[in-house]
Amino acid sequence: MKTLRTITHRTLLAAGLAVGLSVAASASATTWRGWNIHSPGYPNSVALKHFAQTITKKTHGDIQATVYNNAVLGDQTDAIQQVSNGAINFANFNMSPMGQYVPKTDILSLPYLFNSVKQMHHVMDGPIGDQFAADMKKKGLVVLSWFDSGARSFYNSKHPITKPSDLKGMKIRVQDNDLYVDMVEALGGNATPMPFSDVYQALKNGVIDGAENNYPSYKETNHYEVAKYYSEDDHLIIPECLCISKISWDALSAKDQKIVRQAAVAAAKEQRRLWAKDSREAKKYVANHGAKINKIKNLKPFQDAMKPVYAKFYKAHPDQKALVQKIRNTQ
Ligand code: BDP
Repeated sequence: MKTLRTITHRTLLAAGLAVGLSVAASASATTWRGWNIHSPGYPNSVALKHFAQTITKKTHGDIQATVYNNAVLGDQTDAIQQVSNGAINFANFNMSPMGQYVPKTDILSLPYLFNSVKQMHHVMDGPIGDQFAADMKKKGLVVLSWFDSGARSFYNSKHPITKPSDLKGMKIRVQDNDLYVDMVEALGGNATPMPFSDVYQALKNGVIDGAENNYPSYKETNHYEVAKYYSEDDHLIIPECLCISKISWDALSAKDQKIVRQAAVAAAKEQRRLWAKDSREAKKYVANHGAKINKIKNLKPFQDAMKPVYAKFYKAHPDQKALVQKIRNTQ
């Protein structure tokens, strides 16, 4: 497990590197640090790297932007706060932990909200996505573009899942959002929220029986080695954002804001293209390396099991019912 000492050490190391960079840059240059949870080569990492390089190039070095991979600047929940308070300048976040920080975005973590990735993009690229961005701006995060993150499914070390009762009693790691605890419990499992980087060891040591993610992350983390049953139930299609701290954004000239926004739009285009390719390849790769994949044909029992999750959510946020409907009506 990643200890606090490791995090602190890595954080200090990364901060030290950033200081070194700013010294190397011209005296008037601004140094930007970007947070990324993934390793180099992952679709998001490639797109983020190009985003940073474009900014540095197009501002003629006035902004020296660097991406720090593998969450060396802190775990995701932490990093959201750091971008909000300007300690980190930009980041690619999954919208799952965002719900705790910007409650109006929590709706995106409802299981089976979207019926396809395509539909999710239509929603996020339109006025509904703009509204989420406006809510996030109030919390200090300026959304520049939306990334893809495919669909998430359960995987575990015990057996294939074909019906909800197969999850009974299983300890499943989830991301940091209470809705996922409700989701796993509604299926009869026990949810364990923990940071992404701790999951491999926890699976290996049997602290947890399973987790849930998309194919590129299942492959990237080597989870397929220790939890080989991947059952496609596609319970969550969740977008990701490329955002910048409002503090950094407000400090830019109109000209530089345009450069940064254009670079972010290009990054999202590239990320989505790489994502589609990498998802297919990752699925093939894990299947060739021992993963046992099954597609769940009848999703209805899983969707029906989510009724209490929705009921609890509507009770807490009665105003969100109309938005769920609006999202579902967007094709
Ligand atoms: C990946 C997301 C990443 C999350 C991770 C997780 O890209 O942002 O932190 O899942 O499960 O797919 O924690």
